[in-house]
Amino acid sequence: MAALDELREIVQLCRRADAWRSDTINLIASENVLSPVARRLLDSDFHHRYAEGHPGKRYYEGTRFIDEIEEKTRVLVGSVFKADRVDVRLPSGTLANEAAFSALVPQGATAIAHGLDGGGHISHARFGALGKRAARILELPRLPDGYRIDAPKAKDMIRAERPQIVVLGRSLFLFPEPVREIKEACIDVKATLLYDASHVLGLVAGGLFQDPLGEGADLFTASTHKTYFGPQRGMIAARGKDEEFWKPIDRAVFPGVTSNHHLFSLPSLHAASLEMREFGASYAEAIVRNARALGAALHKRGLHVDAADLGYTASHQIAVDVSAQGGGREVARRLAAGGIICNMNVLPGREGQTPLRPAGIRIGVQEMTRFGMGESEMGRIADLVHASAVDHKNVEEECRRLRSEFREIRYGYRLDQVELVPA
Ligand code: DSN
Repeated sequence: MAALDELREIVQLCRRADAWRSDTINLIASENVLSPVARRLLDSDFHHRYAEGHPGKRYYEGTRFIDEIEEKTRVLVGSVFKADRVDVRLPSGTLANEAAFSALVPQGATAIAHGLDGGGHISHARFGALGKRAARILELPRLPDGYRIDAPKAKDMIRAERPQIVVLGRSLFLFPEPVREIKEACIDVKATLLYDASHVLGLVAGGLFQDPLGEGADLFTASTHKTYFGPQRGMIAARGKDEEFWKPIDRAVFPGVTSNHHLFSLPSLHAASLEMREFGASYAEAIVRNARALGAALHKRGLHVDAADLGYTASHQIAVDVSAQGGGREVARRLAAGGIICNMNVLPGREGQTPLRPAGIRIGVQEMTRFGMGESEMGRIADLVHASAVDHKNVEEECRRLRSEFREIRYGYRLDQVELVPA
């Protein structure tokens, strides 16, 4: 194929992806959409540039404008999380973990974290970033509901095993972690308490779910694009820590895991953080209300939603056991064919499931909430999920119709507010 024809094909694929996504109901719990302003800001000369180190102390010349933006973003993010130590140079959440673990976890250490069965992220696992440093990774004990940490047992475990680090926060993340209680045991054995806030960062920014730094976590790591409004980046933050604690983290970010840090998306992160400051509280409340409403609506239609007796969730996610409908893999594919996008997921404590043949699906409502959907739309989504997952109906047309009513972002800035034109 001639180069230009191939290029036209790629352009078409991008257009089709844009059009298709604007017709679908996206329920992937780790994704979100940018506001028009945050999206437009991704396109600038910063795409072409380098800036290593810190503003004002760069190796390269030509960085004065990004220096100003980076410093303002660091300060803004600090104010959103009441954090006085902030690094916004991470290109992703996994790299934030990579940097934090390399600074805080000695080679051969013992770590305690959530296993994959408990909803832990792969970067907290033996074969991920944590496993590169820790020789032993023990799993946090959970209550019979499978989701909440058994805090007394976890404290006993920490005191007995004397880990160098305890990692809280997860990818299947329904309820707050008992940070205060875990911290007591961490103090006794001088373990660092790290909280991976990736999934719930926007809820924390909006003053909901929990305040990991206020409750005692030594630091949090996060990606910036799940419940937070940002482009795909990462961050690390701490409160009240001295230079001795922070310096190794700073060195681990640069030159440890980054050289240049993808400058082009930093202005977008700044816009997203302003949006969080302005809309975060009402957005977070709407998310949790919607997630609970969707849990209840699916439960009412006969689907097995986990944690029903706990109100289904306190976050943006719900977990649905679809073993009776053919398992997570089959159901996620069936839903996607009808325009409802979510992912298959291992659920706690299910016998016989494997990561590739899991019992459940994980659903997140943060993106549809950002488009302004509310509790009544959660009922309509539950009808579509039921029709597709249980009755094997093709729901593509109804899905498109519902989505067409919610195309504008409700929580975020418009281009005309800052006199920007589309790229
Ligand atoms: N794997 C992502 C998630 O979906 O939770 C996080 O990196």
